Order: sequence, then structure tokens, then C-alpha cells
Amino acid sequence: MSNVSLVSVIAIVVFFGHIGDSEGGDLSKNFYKSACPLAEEIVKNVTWKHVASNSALPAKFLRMHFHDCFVRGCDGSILLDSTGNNKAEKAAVPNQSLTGFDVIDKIKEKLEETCPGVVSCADILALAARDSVSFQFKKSMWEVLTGRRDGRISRKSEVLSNIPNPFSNFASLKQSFANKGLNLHDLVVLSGGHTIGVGHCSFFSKRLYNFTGKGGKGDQDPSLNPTYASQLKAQCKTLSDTATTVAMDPGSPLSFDNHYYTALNQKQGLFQSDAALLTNKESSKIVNELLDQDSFFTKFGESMKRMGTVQVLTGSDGEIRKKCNVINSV
Ligand code: HEM
Ligand SMILES: *[C@@H]1O[C@H](CO)[C@@H](O)[C@H](O)[C@H]1NC(C)=O
Ligand SMILES: *[C@@H]1O[C@H](CO)[C@@H](O)[C@H](O)[C@H]1NC(C)=O
Ligand SMILES: CC(=O)N[C@H]1CO[C@H](CO)[C@@H](O)[C@@H]1O
Repeated sequence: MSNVSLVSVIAIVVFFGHIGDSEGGDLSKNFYKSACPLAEEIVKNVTWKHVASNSALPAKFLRMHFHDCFVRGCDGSILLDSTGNNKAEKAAVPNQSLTGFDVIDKIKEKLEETCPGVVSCADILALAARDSVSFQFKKSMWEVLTGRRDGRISRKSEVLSNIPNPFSNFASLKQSFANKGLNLHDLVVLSGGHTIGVGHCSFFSKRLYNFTGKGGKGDQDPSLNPTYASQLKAQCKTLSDTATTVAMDPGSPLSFDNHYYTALNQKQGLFQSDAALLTNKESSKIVNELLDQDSFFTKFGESMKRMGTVQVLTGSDGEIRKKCNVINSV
């Protein structure tokens, strides 16, 4: 072999080796193909059955997967219950509106009947997030690599520093994504998850009533569309309302689409963290690119796939839980 072709062989190996890494490291496509061939179909069937009677579920699962991945990686730690001497991630304030844990448990029960001890809870959540959102389209909207293992640790105290908060500015949002190996593009694209679901008044009512802290009439966030602000005030009547929820995408809260970006450009992003995406030139440019629906679907799938690989446990790390809400006893 000549030196030139040897060099190109090495270059190709290095190149593809690298692609392998960036596309999910040790995770693979259809990891359970031989150990549990029906695994993905079972997750999909049970998920679809529940979404059919609970249209809020896709938003719940999408956010649950995000919160799982951002604290200790996508290791199912969000699913664990607190125990006598440990407050789990679930117990932290940002998680208070997460629901659907019972559905994850039902999926797990079904999988344990078919192939006990094989399918991780972290994978179930990643698949259920995809399948619940995909129900509307009756086809899978993105590829989910599998082979995650379940973590044995879940701490409430680790949540606030890892989950970005809705009062964040652009720099801190970018930083919290960078901390997970995700870039600006991922930040803007994944924020599109706010095309479905609801937010509590308490996460944005400051923008309506007390933006500068002076309070009083008209202390409103100038980056919020005034007409939209009036509509929000009709729903969130006081600064102290912590119970009411509002659709995050005013036009189509149940439809997974790219309308979030249209709303954003009309100054109708609900949280300061949404509006913040327009305060940076590069980020606004990405917002405009995502006004194309097909492009949004493609990019969202790519970024979800990347988010789904954050700090995953694979191989013989962690465990395969028997029940998703408790670690296995040793
Ligand atoms: C960029 C930083 C982000 C911030 C600051 C943020 C913040 C929030 C907040 C405060 C809520 C409202 C929770 C409530 O009031 O119950 C929410 C809801 C939601 N978020 Fe995010 N989020 C971010 C990124 C993401 C990402 C990356 C996804 C998924 C890809 C996502 C998906 C959702 C969904 C689907 C809901 C609705 C949940 C429901 O209907 O119960 N968010 N987010
Ligand atoms: C999943 O649902 C489809 C359609 O209802 C059905 O044909 C299939 O047998 C189900 N698969 C499993 C593993 O339950
Ligand atoms: C408005 O914001 C300021 C500054 O953050 C705070 O001190 C004040 O208590 C807020 N007003 C109300 C009514 O919560
Ligand atoms: C599902 C769950 O455990 N939610 C908890 C989230 O955090 C709040 C406040 O700490 C708890 O009251 C909820 O029970």
C-alpha cells in the first residue's frame, strides 16, 4: 500500500470513528433487536394508547426526558422516587408539574412480562418522549438510539443548577446547554419543544406586573407583545397566582409544529428564556430558519438525538431497573 493510500485509510477510519461518537457513542439503533425484539413496538403501543385519551402527555414526556438528560445524563434518574434519607430529582421545584410517571411504570410492567430485566427505564423514557409526540403524525418523528443503562442516584439538590430556568438570559441559556455538550443550534431548536404544553403563571407573571421591580401599573416587559400581555393578564390575574397554567404556544398548544417560532417573532414567547432567543443575532437567524416546518422537524430530530446521548451510562455501567421508580436492591 502506498503512503498516500495508507494516509487516506487512516483518515477515513478517524473520520468515521468521529462520526460514530458524535452520533451517540455507545448507543445504537435498535439495541434490543435480539434480546427483546418487540421492545420498541411495546413502548409505542402503550404510549399511543395513553396519549389517545390524554393529549397533555406528549408535553409531559418531552419535558421529562429533557429534565432526565440535563441532570446526571439520560439515566432515568428523574423517574426515581425519594426515599427515607434521599430527596430525589422529582422533588425539586422545576419538576412539580411533571406527570405521566404512572404511564412509564405501565410500559415497564409490560416489558418485564415480555423480556424481564432487559430494557432500561432511561430508554423507555427516550422512546416514550418520541412516540408520544409522534402520535399526532402516526409515524416516528425522530430516531432514538438505545442501549442506555439506568442510574442509581437521583438528588433534588442537583436539579436547579442543571435545569435552565425561565428567567435566564441568552448567555446563561447558552452556557447551560454548553455544559451538556449542546450548542447554540440545539438550544434554539430544542426550545421549539415549547410548541406544546403549558406553563404556570408564576414563571412569567413578573413580565406582566412587576418587570423592573417597581410594580404598579404598566411595569410590563417591553419585549412582550402588548396585546398578548393583555390576554395573559386575563388568565394570570395577580402576581401571586401560582396555580393557573397557560398554553405556551398561543396558536396551537396541542399541535407539535413550528408555530412557536412564528409566535416568538411576534413577541409572544411566554418566558424570558424564550424571548431571550431574539436577543442575539446568531440565535435570531436560527429562529428565522426554523420558520420552515420541514426544516424544524429535521433539526428537532437531530437535536433530540444529540440530547438523548448526554452523559449516558452504557455497557456494564449502572443497571437495568426492575421498576422505574426504585433502584434494584443489591
Ligand atoms: C431552554 C431552556 C428551557 C427553559 C428555561 C424551560 C423552562 C420551562 C418552564 C418554566 C416550563 C413550564 C413548567 C410549568 O409551569 O409547569 C416548561 C415547560 C415545558 N418545556 Fe421547557 N424549558 C426549556 C427547554 C426545554 C426543552 C429543551 C424541552 C424539550 C425539548 C422543553 C419542553 C417543555 C415542554 C414540552 C413543556 C410543557 C410541559 C407541560 O405541558 O407540562 N423545554 N419549560
Ligand atoms: C401493537 O399495536 C399494533 C396495532 O394495534 C398491533 O398490530 C401489534 O400487534 C401490537 N404489538 C404489540 C407487541 O403489542
Ligand atoms: C416586585 O419586584 C421587586 C423586586 O424584585 C420585589 O421586591 C417586590 O416584592 C415585587 N412585588 C411584588 C408585589 O411581589
Ligand atoms: C412528581 C413530584 O414528585 N412532584 C414534586 C415536585 O416538587 C414539588 C415541590 O418540591 C412537590 O410538592 C411535588 O410533589
